[in-house]
Amino acid sequence: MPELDVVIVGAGLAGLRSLWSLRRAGFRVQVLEASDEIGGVWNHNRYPGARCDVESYDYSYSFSPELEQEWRWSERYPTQPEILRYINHVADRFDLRRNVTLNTRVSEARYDEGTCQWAVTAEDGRRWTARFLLLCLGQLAAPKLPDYPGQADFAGEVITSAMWPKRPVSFAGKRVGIIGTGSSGMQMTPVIAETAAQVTVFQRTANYSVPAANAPLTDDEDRAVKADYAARRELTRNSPTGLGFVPEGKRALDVPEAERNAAFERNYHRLGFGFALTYADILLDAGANRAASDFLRAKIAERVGDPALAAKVLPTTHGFGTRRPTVDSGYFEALRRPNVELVDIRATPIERFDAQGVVTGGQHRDLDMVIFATGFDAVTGSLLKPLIVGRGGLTLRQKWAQGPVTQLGVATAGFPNMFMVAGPGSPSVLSNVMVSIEEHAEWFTGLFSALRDGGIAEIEAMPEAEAEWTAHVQEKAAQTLYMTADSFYNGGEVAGKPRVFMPYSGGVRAYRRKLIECAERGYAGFTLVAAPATAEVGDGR
Ligand code: N01
Repeated sequence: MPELDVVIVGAGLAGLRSLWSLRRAGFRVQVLEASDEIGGVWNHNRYPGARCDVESYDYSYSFSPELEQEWRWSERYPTQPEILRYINHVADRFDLRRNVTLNTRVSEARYDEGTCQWAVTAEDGRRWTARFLLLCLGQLAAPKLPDYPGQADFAGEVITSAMWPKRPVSFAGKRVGIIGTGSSGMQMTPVIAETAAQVTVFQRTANYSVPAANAPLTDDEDRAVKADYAARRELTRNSPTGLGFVPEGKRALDVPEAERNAAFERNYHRLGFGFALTYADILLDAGANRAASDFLRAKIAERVGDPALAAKVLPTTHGFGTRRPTVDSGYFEALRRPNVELVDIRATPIERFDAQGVVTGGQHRDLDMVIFATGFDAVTGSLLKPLIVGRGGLTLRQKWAQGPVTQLGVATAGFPNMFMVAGPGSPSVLSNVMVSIEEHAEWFTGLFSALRDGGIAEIEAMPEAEAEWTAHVQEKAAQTLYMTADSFYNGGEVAGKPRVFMPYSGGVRAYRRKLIECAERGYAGFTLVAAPATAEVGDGR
């Protein structure tokens, strides 16, 4: 019998939530975490201005009504320090730390077909065995860094947004270069510009952004949410992306222009990310998308004021939402500051770095600090970092060489007893990931309990079922505009990565129905093998 029932890799929001429900169901669980702290991406992304663009009340666990009542969020959109405090509070409140081993980077996981168990090895050689391997490695957790000529010669400070140091970082009097204008770059720019001598923002692709409309949460608002938190949860779980916004039933272009613009205007000022759900067809129909894109371009032009600057920052390469839009707090206004300059590196590419700075379009720019806010090898990057070896020596990297293939976004054939939370083939990065995490954590708890009760030692996705699901994921994506742009949704922006749509775009509600149906049909699409006498799943209660 293995030492453990479940090894969870990663102590972020997914790993901790899974630990809570699996332990409660009586499983012997150990969470292995590479870092010296829990929190996952919220531990690593400590850059100034880091904030979630899902509302606090919805970006929080729903498993405990007591927790819901006692935690008091301070702002509509929570900052990184506040989320990290929340995660630590949850870990203490539910005594989760006793099953978390920190400073443990998993380098290899290998399936033993003889015993139907996983052997998980850390970089330093420590080893664990478990019936199930649950990967909670995050969707946006493997940072992607540029490789410009001379980059290593730069003598100033170099910081990566997703690996921000814990020590205080001062920008005072410094000339700071920020490379990347996704959520991270846009969030940090206004804050850094407040104290830096000079900020140069290097933009490769202009993107759409909606103002956060952030505000402190009043006691009245807090009371109102907590008076019926269950209703709010019900709404989020049943809204298309888990954000609580349900689009109007009408198609954007069926609505007279003035009425449509009035709806856009209303949502622009209050919904943040939910602007995308003003009409259900914004990401389905090119005309509807153009209307939303034009509206936002006009807003951006207004916010930056200067037409020359507007010409640089107005998105032209893609439609709104086809790449992840951002929710910002004062980004475009910050670009107007005298100490901020935006360099369009499509027009004048970064040619090279040297000890003093960078050269773009033949012009040398002196810098004291460079910040890479260049994004992630999304969705599959963190899953493919450790060497995962399944049946017959097949590695996950080999299996997914042409893109991820999954049964229902939870497992892949050839890797029995291995599951992943909010990974490819599930709503993942297209959803309020908290909703997706909780859905999976509960489903896996139900699954592992059923296997234990049924004396099953091995479960594996069927190749024909995963082929069907993966084709369905692609079909759903083909009904949208998502494949019209290269993005971290489809891997098109990472050199050498297969260009396939990775998350499931059918929405969290439809996805939940699929999971429920699979369970009700005795875990359809999976092969279950009964345990030999020596291989039963333990009960650690
Ligand atoms: O990363 P991104 P991010 N040279 O991939 C540019 C979540 N998140 O860390 O568009 C120069 O969006 C790249 O340019 P291009 C959220 O889901 C959430 O900002 O590829 N530039 C782009 O501008 C978010 O969407 C929150 O042409 C290079 C930028 O770097 C996701 O994480 C906060 C380059 C990367 O943008 C990722 O956000 C932060 C190169 N070689 C993050 N390579 C909130 O909850 C890339 N770029 C608010």
